[in-house]
Formats: sequence, structure tokens, C-alpha cells
Amino acid sequence: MNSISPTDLILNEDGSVYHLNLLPQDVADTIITVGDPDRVPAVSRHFDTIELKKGKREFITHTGTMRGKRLTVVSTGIGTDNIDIVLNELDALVNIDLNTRSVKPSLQSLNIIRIGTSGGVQPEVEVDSILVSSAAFGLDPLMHYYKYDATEEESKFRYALADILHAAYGDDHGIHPYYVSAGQSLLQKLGGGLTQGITITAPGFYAPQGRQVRAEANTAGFVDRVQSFEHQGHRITNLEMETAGIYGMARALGHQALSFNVILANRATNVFSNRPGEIMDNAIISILERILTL
Ligand code: R1P
Repeated sequence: MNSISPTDLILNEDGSVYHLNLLPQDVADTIITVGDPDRVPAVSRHFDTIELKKGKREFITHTGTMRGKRLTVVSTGIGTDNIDIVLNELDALVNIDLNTRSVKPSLQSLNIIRIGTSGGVQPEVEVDSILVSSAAFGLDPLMHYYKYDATEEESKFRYALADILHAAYGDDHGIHPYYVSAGQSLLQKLGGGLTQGITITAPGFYAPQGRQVRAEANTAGFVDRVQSFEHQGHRITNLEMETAGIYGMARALGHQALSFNVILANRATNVFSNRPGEIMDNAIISILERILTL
């Protein structure tokens, strides 16, 4: 049995994983991820009991039960660099024996469900609606650092967008998309009746999502280009900063992942929600109801 070194998998003095500050018994097998640490109590206040509250940096975790189902909600902060940490450490909690530092003989698959916020790119993606990501393009680099199985179909999507972006911005721009589908069993069980679409995960909020404020963006026409992308009848619906990393790491580690996105802005119509807090609170309730059916 190979032992994972203390610098490859760092543990705190109490044996908890380095950034999440959690022990194996602290997490449920259904895990809700949110970007904003303040969204953790907004989710856990619907639990009937809360057994645990822990945190470190932007990674706040509450575990409890809701109608008999044990749930963990953890904040990831912003970006797929944090997703690298959260998904690896959640996996270590269930699939590595932290005493012997060896991979367990029988691996556990977690359900990882994101409740996030996002901007629509198609005019018909309604502000204040909930969209579920059937798949995601990552324009961030995370999954280029991991080996994972992509289907032939996924590779075709990847190169279809790569061709468009490289033609627009040049090969040395640094945009190298990857493409990963949602966990199919979670999508089927939880995604019914909601708008489904392809999400773009960007490595930043401003120019990497085609925004122009004061620093001159090198991404002119970005929203128009992703809006007009179409492959086999599928279109890009929204932009955010975590979903592709979650889908990719879940694939690499053998977990099921699904991302719900509350659409707070529409980039095509330049509309921003005038009641984002209330919309998120309502979305949390309706997504929790779906999760309880698992
Ligand atoms: C940017 O404001 C943040 O909001 C979106 C983006 O993905 C990014 O993390 O999601 P969250 O509201 O879940 O953080």
C-alpha cells in the first residue's frame, strides 16, 4: 500500500485536512457547495439540526440533517483554484485513510451539488431563474493539470469552442477550453423541469467574462461569440467561475456533480436582478427540496 506523503496531503495537528479543517466524520455523502461563505448559514438554517460548524479561510462548513437526510454545506470561495482544494480535500476525507495515508480499498462516490450565481448570455435566459448546467466549458486551466476520461462527444464540444476562440483571439491567448458533462444520474434525478444549458467557467470576473471597465480588455466581442456558439443543437447559456472545475474534478475522482445557477444578470440584455438576496433564498429552498428526493 503506497503511503501519500505529508507534503502531498497535508494534515493539521488534529488530523483534519489542511484547508477545509475537517475530519472524515464531519462530512455527509451529499455535499452542497456555495461560493459565498455567507450562503452557508443561508442553507443550513433550513436544516432541522446542525451538528457541526467549522471553517478556515473562505472554507466554511456546516453539517446537519434535514428531514432525516444528513447534508453538508461548504463554501468554496471564488474560482477553480479553490475548487482544486475543496474537491481534493473532500475526496481525501472519504477515500483516503488519513491514519495510514493510503487510498481505501473501496472508494466512495459523493453527491456534490453547487448552488451558485451566474450571468446568462442568451437573451431568453431569464434573470431570477434557476438554470442547471448539463455540461460546462472550462476556460480556466485547472483540468489541464489532471488526467481524466473525456468522451469522444465531450472532445468534439471542446474543439468546437476552441476553434472559435482561437480564431477570434489567437492561439497564444491562453484560452484552452475543456468540456465536462454533469453527473448524469444527478442531472436526471434533480434537473427535471428546469432550464438546462451549457455553462462557461471563466478564470476571472471582468475581462475573462468579456467585461470592460477601466483596464482595457483583450476579449472584445466575447459575450457575442459565446452567445452564437452552437454545437449539435446545444448552446452556451451562462457564465460563472466554478462549475467546470467541479465537474472535471468530480469526473477525475469518481464523484457525481451537478451545478444549479441562480441567474442574477443577463449579459445579453444588460439586466441585473433587483432582488438578488430574496431570489437566492427562494432558490435555496427549492433546490433543497430537490436534494431531499435523493
Ligand atoms: C463572482 O461574483 C462569483 O459569483 C459566482 C461566480 O461563479 C463567482 O464565484 O458564483 P457564487 O455566487 O457561487 O460565488
